[in-house]
Amino acid sequence: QEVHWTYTGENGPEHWAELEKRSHCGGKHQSPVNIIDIQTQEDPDLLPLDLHYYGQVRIHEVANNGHTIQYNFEAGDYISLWDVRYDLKQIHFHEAAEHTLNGIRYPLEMHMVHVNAQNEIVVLAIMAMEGESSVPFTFLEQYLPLDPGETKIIDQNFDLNTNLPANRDYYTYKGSLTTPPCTEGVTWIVFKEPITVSLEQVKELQRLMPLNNYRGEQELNGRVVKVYES
Ligand code: SG4
Ligand code: ZN
Repeated sequence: QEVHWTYTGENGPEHWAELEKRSHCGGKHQSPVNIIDIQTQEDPDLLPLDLHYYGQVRIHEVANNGHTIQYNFEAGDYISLWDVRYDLKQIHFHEAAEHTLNGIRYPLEMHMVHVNAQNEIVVLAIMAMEGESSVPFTFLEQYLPLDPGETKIIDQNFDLNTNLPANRDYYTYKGSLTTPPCTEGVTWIVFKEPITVSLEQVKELQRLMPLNNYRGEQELNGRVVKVYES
């Protein structure tokens, strides 16, 4: 993590693979991707999401790591995939969205990073579009702004359920971390339905967080995005 990668210029995304030779950034199963409905595949083996978000999880701290605003959680909430438990570690934001849906780039994408005992990663991605204001976003924004490198202790409970779309249909595919070292083998679960945040909240977040912190579209290289519809 010592390499000073950025989102623009000399150390921008086109150079990530050279910056960190041992990274996966030049790999064939990278994220994000453009998800096109007519190219997705329904898979009868996919199950409804098994979310164990209990409404009492503690956010320990929030940090501006120079690349994003990240809220770190204490252990408690998790998701279960094929009977394997993946603990929620942190949520962070991208402005604008990284994944595009049918070519549409939403103003914000929230990533909920989960890790199992083997350090395998599942990221839930939630798009935010302009609309009704979001109570959880108001809560999260109260701890901003932070300077790059700054961390603030929060130690408050947070109900993740309040931040999810009503409809839990999702896309899923195998990809990578969207920042160096772009590690592959990440399971992506992208909610079909965006949540809404008010125009003021979008503007406020844009004012308070690193801007344009998204990586561009990566080739699917034969991968097929699966879709679960209830
Ligand atoms: C953001 O830069 C986070 O701050 C990183 O979290 C995260 O790396 C990175 O994005 C990549 O994650 O969901 N966008 S992503 O693919 O979670 C990891 C850190 O703790 C390993 C550095
Ligand atoms: Zn992310």
